[in-house]
Formats: sequence, C-alpha cells, structure tokens
Amino acid sequence: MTLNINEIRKDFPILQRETNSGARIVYLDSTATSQKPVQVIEAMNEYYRRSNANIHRGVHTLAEEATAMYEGARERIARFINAASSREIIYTRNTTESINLIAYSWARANLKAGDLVILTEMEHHSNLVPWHMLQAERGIELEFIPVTEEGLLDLDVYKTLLDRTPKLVSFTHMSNVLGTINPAAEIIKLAHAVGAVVLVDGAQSVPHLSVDMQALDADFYAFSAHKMCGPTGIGALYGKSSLLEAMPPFLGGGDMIKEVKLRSFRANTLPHKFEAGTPAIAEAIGFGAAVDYLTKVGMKEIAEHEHAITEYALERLEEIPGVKLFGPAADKKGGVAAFTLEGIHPHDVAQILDQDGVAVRAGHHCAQPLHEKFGIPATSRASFYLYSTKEEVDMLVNGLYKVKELFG
Ligand code: C6P
Repeated sequence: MTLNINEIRKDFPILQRETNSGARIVYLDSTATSQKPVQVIEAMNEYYRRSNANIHRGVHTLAEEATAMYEGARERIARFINAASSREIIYTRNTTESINLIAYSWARANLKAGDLVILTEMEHHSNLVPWHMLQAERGIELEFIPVTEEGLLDLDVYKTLLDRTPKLVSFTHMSNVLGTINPAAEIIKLAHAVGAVVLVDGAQSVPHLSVDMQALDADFYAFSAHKMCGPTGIGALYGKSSLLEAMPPFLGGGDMIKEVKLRSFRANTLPHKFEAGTPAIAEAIGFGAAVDYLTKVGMKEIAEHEHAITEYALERLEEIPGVKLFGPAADKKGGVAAFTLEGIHPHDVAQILDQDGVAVRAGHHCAQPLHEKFGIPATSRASFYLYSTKEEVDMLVNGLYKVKELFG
C-alpha cells in the first residue's frame, strides 16, 4: 500500500505555514529533527489539560492517570521495537544520553585499561566523545571500522579487528550523513561470536526502518523521540534485562531507589533503577503517541515512500553540474542526501535555499571525523521523511540552480 501523502501532510500543522518572506516551508531537515503530527501535540496538550501530576508517587486520581499514561507509552515503545519486555526500555533525554548511560554505567563497571572498544568512522559525535572521555579516564583502546569511498563499512577490516577480542562494539545502524544502512544483524553476530557486547546507535534507524530487538539481538540500542515524530527532551535506551540488572545505577536520586538509609540505598527494579528524579512525563506520553502514529501509517510503507523519494532525489541531484553526492546508492541507504556544490560553501547553499523556504542543514552534522575522511569540512544535507514529496525535491533542485546562478 502506498502512503496517502496529502492526508499525512494535513497531520503536520507546520507544513502548512510560510516563511517570513511568504515562501512555503519545504522541510528537508528531518534527520536533525522531524516535524510533529497533531496527534502527538494533542496527546501532550491533553495530559497537561486533564491529567497533569507527578508519577509513581501519588494515589490520587491524577497521579494514577499520569502514571498509567507514562507507563502505557513505555509498553507501546517496547512493542514498536519488539523488545521482550517494557522493563528493557529506559527513558532518557535522547540518544546522546542513552549512549552516555552505557559509557558511565556499563562501561565503567566492565572496562579496564587496555580493553578494546570498536567504533566506526561514520559515528556521530554522540558515539565518539563518551568513548574519548573513557579513554582519557581509563586507558581503554579505540579502533574504528573504516568507511569505504562508496560510504560503506569495511567489514573485512572489522573481522580482523575482532581477532583482538574487543569488549564492546558500538556503531550506528544508519549514518546521519551518508544515509548508509549498516548490516546491523551481521555486525552484531560477529561481535557476539568473540564475546563482545554490542551497542547500536539507532537515532536514524528507528524513525525510518522497522527494527526488531529480538531478531537483531543487540545488547543495547539507543534512540530519540524527536527524530520519529515525537517531542524533544525524551529518548530511550533498550537493554537486555540481564545486562541492565547487572549494571550499577547511572544517576542517583528519587524514583531510582527501593530504600534509602542515611548511609546507604537499595536500587529500584528495572526500568526505574535508571530513571532518577521527575522525568519528562508529557514528553513520554508524546513519545507513545508518536509510535502509535508511525505504527498506524505503517513502518514498511514509510520506508518504501522514503526510498522512492531518495531514489528520485539522488537522480535529480546528480543531474546538476558541480554537485558531488556522498554515500551509497539509494538501495543501500535511508532518506539522506549529503552533497557539496563545487566552489560554493555549504552554508551559502543552505542560506540561499532558505530564501525560498527550502530548509536543509549545512555543516559537519556532528560527524566531523567522517567529513575529514572525505577531505571536506562540511556538506549540505537534504533529508526526507514520511511527509516529503517529489515536488519538494524539485524545489530543492530548482533552488540549487539558483544558487549556482548567483555564484556565477
Ligand atoms: N543527529 C543530525 O542533524 P540526539 O541529539 O541525542 O537526539 O541524537 C544524537 C545523534 C546520535 N546519532 C546519530 C546517528 C544522529 O544522527 C544523532 C543526531 C542530528 O544529524 C543532530 S546533530
């Protein structure tokens, strides 16, 4: 079944607005953050209007309603990624915090000087800097799976790195610059065969692909609500319960404890052990509404739609003299098109496109080492989601011809 794009676009109020200069918004920056459907906005609004109270703490009607909504969302998020249990879903602020939770709790309890962590050259800073910090503190070793010219991970090098029995393999399921969809199941299986634990950065995959925790067999998987039609300020860490149970808590405070004495505490059970303090309640409810929305539209249909848009976009962008695209062909990537336009700085490209309402991101997209690998400081990046259209791709392409004209 194909998406009813006109109906879908009606769900996103922001797509109906214009810029200050009267141009229609052409939002091609969903990789940075997606737009939010009215169903998510209303769910959060409704919580504040009808059920606002703190959770897990009260027996009154509002507290019970708020708790049920907060925990109900967790159940639906667990189902969305096919986790074995909702106890395996820890609410965090975002992907970055989920990865840091592993670096602080699991890694500090399990890694010592000389232990090897394998990352890749296409990681977002969120999956690099926490490991740099641990390297400085503990003396762990870091190795990187190289990225080929085509924008794929070099699995032959990965296999040789595995001979050094890493303790952790941590990689992005989908690159936010190249769009590459990495063969996660294969990478995980190979890591497990040498006894390594695996953390997957799912910031770009969960919003766009159907992911199944039990089939993938990842040990930890991190993602953010705001990239998948949900609000900012909330994300999740999936973890196998056996690993989460063995880990020390991350942040200490209310809600994450069973009992506190003056000189000691006993940690709470999962998932609360990792959720200290009053959480982002409305945002969790919005997160639940976002997975309901995506489920209703259909993840398979969303992926197919994005594939068609990406194929079209790559074709049209390739036509433009001076455009250089980064990343593999459409069949190996998600809805991301990063490119340079010869002789013109990506920031200038983005700024001129904005005059016609076309929103793209320019810069290193928090993947500076990847840009260095390709010998460039920055790219312009157009990215697509369930509400993107071929007409919007055409507007991007027209805008790029205009940029070229302006810069002679
Ligand atoms: N990438 C982009 O424009 P947070 O900020 O924690 O929600 O997500 C971090 C993150 C981690 N991994 C990957 C692969 C990502 O793409 C991102 C966020 C945005 O590409 C903002 S820098």
